[in-house]
Amino acid sequence: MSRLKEKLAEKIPAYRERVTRLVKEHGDVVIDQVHVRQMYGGMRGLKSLTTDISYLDPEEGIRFRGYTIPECLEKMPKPPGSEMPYVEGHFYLLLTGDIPSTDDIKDVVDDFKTRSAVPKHVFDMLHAMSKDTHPMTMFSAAVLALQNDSVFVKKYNAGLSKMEYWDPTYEDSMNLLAKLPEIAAYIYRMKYKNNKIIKPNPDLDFGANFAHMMGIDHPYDEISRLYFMLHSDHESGNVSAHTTHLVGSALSDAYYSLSAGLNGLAGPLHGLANQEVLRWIQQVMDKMGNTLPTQEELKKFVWDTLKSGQVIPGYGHAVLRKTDPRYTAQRDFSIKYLPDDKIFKLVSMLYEVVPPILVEQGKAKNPWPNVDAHSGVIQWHYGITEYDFYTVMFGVGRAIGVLSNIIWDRVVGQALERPKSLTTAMLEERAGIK
Ligand code: CMX
Repeated sequence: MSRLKEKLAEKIPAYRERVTRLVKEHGDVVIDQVHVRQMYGGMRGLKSLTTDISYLDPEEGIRFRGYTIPECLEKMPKPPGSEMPYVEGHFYLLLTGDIPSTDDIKDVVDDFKTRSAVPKHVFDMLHAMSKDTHPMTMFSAAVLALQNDSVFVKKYNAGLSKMEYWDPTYEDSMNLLAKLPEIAAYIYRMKYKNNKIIKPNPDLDFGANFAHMMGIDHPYDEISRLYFMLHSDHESGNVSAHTTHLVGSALSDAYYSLSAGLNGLAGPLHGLANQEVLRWIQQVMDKMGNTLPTQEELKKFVWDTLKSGQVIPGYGHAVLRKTDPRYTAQRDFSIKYLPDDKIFKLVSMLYEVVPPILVEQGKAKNPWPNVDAHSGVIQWHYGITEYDFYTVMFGVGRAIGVLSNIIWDRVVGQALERPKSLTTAMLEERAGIK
């Protein structure tokens, strides 16, 4: 058994005991109330889910297993000579709650390598898809195409105790994660680089191997590690995490669950916002003849976007009420590595211009930028100008968090999700409307 799986198995009995006791002895404790507005308003703020992988504080931002982003960047082991921690180590942290040693990480790196071979039929399917298929559709379909290999399905069909569900879910999740960098890079090279595929390098870690297969030199390996880590998890109520959990609650395996979550990530109000930001920025640059606008010109552009009924992509958040620390981490990287990049300068100008305008407009509860406002600029700088691809990289990162979550869902036997619906007439009656 790998060190990671051993560690996980070690932690399971005590965690099960905690949850069983909580539900059995305190199951009637009231945590929240549901308001009519929440039933039509995306259940915003309703405390009705649980996860121990990450917690999102509205003011502070995300903590992964209790650690802030700066703490993760400081404490987590890094590949020799690197600034950014191993993606494999971040997965270890999310799954176990412990900061791994370098040996723990090496074990995960080696384990992923034994699982990373992508079956040929997946590539054949990608080639058979229409040339104008969005890369997110390709990515989600590729995940689904791997489903025939699900260990969970085989074990379940053979007869599996509920207590053991986590084990094949872990195996499926590991098998899937190990393949995602190659699948993502393959889609990119096939679609945008005349099908000039670069084979994986078995000597490299998750982030560096992705950079290698994308065909982009250092420091893109650093940004890959940072990017996958930042996008991994944002507690469990966001669309991609919740969808993965919801579909998984029907005992659909990790492949079905992740593919469903990725389809949610592909929405413009969620992960696709990172491509929308770059598309929008390009519109500004085109309008300005590829020169930087003045503050006044930019303000006008922002107001024009709002007046046409569109949102400012990359700004606002359902939970956060401050600048997203995932934005700040990417901004810090940009200040160091690409301070003179024209698009970075424009993104920085937007940081000054957009929040006061959103405040003046008075609609958005959070006028500050989220992760997607900054993701594209770094990718663009390193040559990935095909912004349709950005959400695929978000998806590779998000898989790390949502798969960790469904493994723990299985540990405590999280039930089939099935909230109750009421009709509008019932709500009117309850509200006393005659
Ligand atoms: N630009 C313009 N209007 C905005 C806005 C923005 N960036 N953010 C919110 N608003 C508007 C909403 O559309 C809503 O308007 P209506 O009352 O007319 O419907 C109003 O402000 C109140 O919305 P809210 O409570 O502040 O925000 P929500 O929780 O409903 O939505 C989000 C959150 C992210 C969907 C929204 O802020 C938005 O659309 N942002 C732009 C898209 C984006 O960046 N998405 C990425 C989020 C991060 C991620 O998941 O990847």
